[in-house]
Amino acid sequence: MKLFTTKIAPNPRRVHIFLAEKGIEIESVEIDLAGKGNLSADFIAKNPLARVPVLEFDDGTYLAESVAICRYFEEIQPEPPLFGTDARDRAVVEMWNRRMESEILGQISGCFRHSHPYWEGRITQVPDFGELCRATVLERMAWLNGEMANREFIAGDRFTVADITAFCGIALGRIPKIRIPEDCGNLQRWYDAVGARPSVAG
Ligand SMILES: N[C@@H](CCC(=O)N[C@@H](CS)C(=O)NCC(=O)O)C(=O)O
Repeated sequence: MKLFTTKIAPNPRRVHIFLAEKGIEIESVEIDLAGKGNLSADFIAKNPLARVPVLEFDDGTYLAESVAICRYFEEIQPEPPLFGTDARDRAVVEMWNRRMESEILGQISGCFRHSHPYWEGRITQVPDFGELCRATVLERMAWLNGEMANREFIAGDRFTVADITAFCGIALGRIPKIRIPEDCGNLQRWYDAVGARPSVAG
């Protein structure tokens, strides 16, 4: 197996943190997004959407989408469980992971893509949309801060894939200058704790 990745980009980073939490090591091939390595014919053959991460199986087939890749590794190595432990817990983790994708990572990514010079000439930028994403994520951070008042992790008392998604989203916020607001102490406490985990800091 081989992981086509750009280690600093948020979606591949989710997979790297997930694998580190599980103690799984796999071969990886770095794709230079800044140099448009994802637009090469070779890479498009692996993922026609031209995005990382992509997992190549030994039979030469490919799997894209960071959550799909993480789910595959959860199946082949269930410990520690990062997608929940029983029917109800798995559903709760699913809910939070989806929320973290759409309300945090997705909004921050939308702001980055539509407001940052890196994307000029790569996508059609709509600056107003970028600013709407910025305003939305600040609202969502206030909401999440309230949610985190009485629990350690995003989906409850155990570290899960939802923490990875939220962390990678908020970490990306550094680029379009989206920070956790000062009055969001619960969220900051969680962010600092996740950032100190060996899977993230190491
Ligand atoms: N939904 C996909 C999103 C993948 C994605 O957007 N990857 C970014 C890096 S974080 C990428 O490849 N961007 C290149 C581009 O859009 O040109 C996933 O979860 O894997």
